[in-house]
Amino acid sequence: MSENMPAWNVHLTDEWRSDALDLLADESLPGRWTRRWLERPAWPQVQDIDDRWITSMELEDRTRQVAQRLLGAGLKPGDRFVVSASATADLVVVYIAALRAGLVVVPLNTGYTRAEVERIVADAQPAGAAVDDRERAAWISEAAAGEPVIVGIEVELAGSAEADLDRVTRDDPALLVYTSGTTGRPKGALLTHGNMLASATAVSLAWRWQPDDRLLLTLPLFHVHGLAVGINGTFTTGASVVLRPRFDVTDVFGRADAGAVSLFFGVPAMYQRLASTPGAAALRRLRLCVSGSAPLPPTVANAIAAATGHIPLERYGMTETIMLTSNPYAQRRKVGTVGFPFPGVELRLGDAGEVEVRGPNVISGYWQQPAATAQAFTADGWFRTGDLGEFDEDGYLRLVGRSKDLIITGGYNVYPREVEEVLLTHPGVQDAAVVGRSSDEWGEEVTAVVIADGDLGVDELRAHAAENLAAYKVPKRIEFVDDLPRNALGKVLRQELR
Ligand code: MCA
Ligand code: AMP
Repeated sequence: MSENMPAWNVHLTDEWRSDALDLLADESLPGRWTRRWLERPAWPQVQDIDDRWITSMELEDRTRQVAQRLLGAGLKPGDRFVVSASATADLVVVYIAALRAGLVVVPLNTGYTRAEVERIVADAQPAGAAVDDRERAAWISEAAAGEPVIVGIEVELAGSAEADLDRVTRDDPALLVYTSGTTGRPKGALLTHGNMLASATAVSLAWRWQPDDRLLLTLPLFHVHGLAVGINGTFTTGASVVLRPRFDVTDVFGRADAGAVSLFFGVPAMYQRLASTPGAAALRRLRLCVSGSAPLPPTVANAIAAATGHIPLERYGMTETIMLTSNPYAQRRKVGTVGFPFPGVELRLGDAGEVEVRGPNVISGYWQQPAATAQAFTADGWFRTGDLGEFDEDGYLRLVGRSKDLIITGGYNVYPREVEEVLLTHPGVQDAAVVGRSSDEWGEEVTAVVIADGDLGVDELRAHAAENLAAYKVPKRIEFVDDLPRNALGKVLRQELR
């Protein structure tokens, strides 16, 4: 590698040079995907949860029909369209169909409570939704303005429009993903087709993703990890994906051991379970295991390596930027680091070591929130990740902390402020502080330290939290105290509570 070549060449094989790379060829996700389908019409693309395979041409046909039904029902390109369902082929079909129709997909966690659903719907103003649960469908319908088109995940609509599909270009919005923070207005990261195509292409090249790869996908499809890396990467490569409705250690071992899959993507909490269950050697048959969304503890990485002979490939990303860095596939994988920027990604360390990034993968802003957008970027246009990093002696990026107030539990993000606000709505709570305590099982565990009056018990407060928050945000531990440590300005000292 020559001196003046960008560091991302470490990810590329000799046939690619970074200056000749076109990450945005085909303009949009449907542009790339339909080309792949035509190249290999009989290719098995998606294995549904009942183990049945769907080929490229079936996928082309089904997504075309669903796209035409959605347009026939009055939805228009640019309309927001909520998709909320567990991971099945029907969900994948709706997702692709919506993109082909030019809709902006708003993925919605299936575990959200009514209050969480309402805040997102109020902000996104969707014109429609595909939902696999009647109660959630009713919440969306009631919270949306006007008369939204709400359908089941099979999209059983009678009408159909003979509209042209696949007209979107790289600058058109494709996905609106919400990152909350407080119980106030949530922030929607608006990803374009260009953002997602650039990242999926870069990931595909860096990880040597091939058409005959089969990805075992047990992640939820309402986050960037499962959707923009797992699903988009599969179709961008023209490979195959095996869908599972949930993560199950025995199922993963069984499919890996049978040679039915070659790739596995997971969060560290999954690797922790895989490493601590007898039989992890079954993962030996996989070509590649990738870990991300939270730091992979070196003990877990080494345990997987000892059982399988391969160090899991750790990578780093964010909803707003999709994938940022990865350990190299073909060169040394360094445990405790997240490697080098993906092709196309520029990365620098700003004030106090904050990781700042730029590239075709990075959002231009949050949906209808100019103030939040301005805050997220430096004056010269770099996106501020809120992660703190340093480069080691070989140039690998190591993440050493976060400047943002965020807890990552089992790969899910929890903002302490949101949990505190909910706890404070209980009449028995005077004050509350929420922190992430380190945990072998979850990485970090949501912990609440509470000043309560009278005889408020842990069970009652936890039930109150569960009514208003998705299960993973509910404090695993609640401790009652007489005082919270504060600095001179009255700010709670979270570090001390941890
Ligand atoms: C489930 N529970 C959790 C979590 N998951 N609590 C804290 N943190 C969690 N992550 C709760 C359950 O609701 C249940 O509570 C209890 O813990 C035990 O649940 P269990 O059945 O053991 O859990 P599970 O269903 O097996 O789920 C564990 C999981 C899951 C498979 C690790 O959390 C998961 O899929 N995580 C990945 C999320 C993800 O995709 N993140 C990517 C976002 P109760 O008993 O009260 O009901 S980040 C991203 O996209 C960026 C771009 C990136 O870099 O990737
Ligand atoms: P999200 O907002 O859900 O997209 O989460 C993004 C955040 O997850 C990043 O800003 C990081 O703090 C964290 N993250 C993702 N991958 C890793 C990793 N490999 N190691 C440490 N933190 C990570």
